[in-house]
Amino acid sequence: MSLSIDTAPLRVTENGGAETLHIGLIEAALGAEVTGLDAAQPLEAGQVLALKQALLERHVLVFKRQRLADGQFERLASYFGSVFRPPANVPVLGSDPYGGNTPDIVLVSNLAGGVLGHDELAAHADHHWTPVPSSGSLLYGIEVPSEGGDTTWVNLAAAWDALDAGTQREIADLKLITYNPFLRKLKPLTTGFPLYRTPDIEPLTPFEVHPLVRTHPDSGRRILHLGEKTEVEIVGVDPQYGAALITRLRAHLLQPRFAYTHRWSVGDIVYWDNQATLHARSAFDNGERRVLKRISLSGSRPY
Ligand SMILES: O=C(O)CCC(=O)C(=O)O
Ligand SMILES: [Fe+2]
Repeated sequence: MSLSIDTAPLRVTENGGAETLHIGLIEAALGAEVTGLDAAQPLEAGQVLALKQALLERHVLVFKRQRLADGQFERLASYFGSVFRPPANVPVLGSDPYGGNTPDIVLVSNLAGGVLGHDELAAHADHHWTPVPSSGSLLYGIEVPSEGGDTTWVNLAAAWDALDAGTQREIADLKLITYNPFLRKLKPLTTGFPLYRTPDIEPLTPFEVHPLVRTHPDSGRRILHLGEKTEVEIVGVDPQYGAALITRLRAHLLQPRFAYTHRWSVGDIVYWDNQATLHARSAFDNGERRVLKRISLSGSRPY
């Protein structure tokens, strides 16, 4: 099935013609808006295929005006894959500090029982540092602050495409270790969170080696797979060269021309591709309430 998200929106009739699925382009480097779909209900084949195609093209889908119980949210996610589960010795967001016991639905909130608080979050791909990272995540907005707490996604395929040919050649075959920030929290350094591991810093374990430039498993596009502030190391290169290259690539991918910033409304569900994007969040006033629920989907080993 093909889908073009431009002037002619895709239309799928459901509920005896009562509602029409519409997927509209968001005017930014990535993103599409989904309306006319009740995601609390079981989906039809045509709807799922249209959403998957739109995700492949636009990397981020924003479902508007949703109201889902937890079981319905889990069913929606399950059309796109199974829930991400980390290895027992790899702590991730929402797991107990040493790994394991990760809930299927993670409460992202500044209220008691939630994770990630109210501070700014640097741009990252969920579970990037695990052996088999997540294919995508869904975040459902239940309570949102009057200002701040916006989430920005970065199009890493566009960031790769925009690199000059010399840089593309230079980095195409490099291997990257992205160290687990949840492990770093358990082993803090007096110097804070490093942006690049140098030989004087003992490596965190376990770690995984992945390509710096990965291939999207569904589109075949090349992706500059690097987070904004995660502790990284390019394997087998001089540390000074590696650190300078990473700084340069980070400055490149953080350009606003690769980004879409989402201002949350209650009832938004955003489903994004962790294999093609980073996401960051702006800070918000801790006196306000922000409550979202997140499901991450399992993925495949990057290549
Ligand atoms: O709070 C947000 O907007 C994003 C949080 C986040 O990084 C996540 O849920 O994976
Ligand atoms: Fe995240």
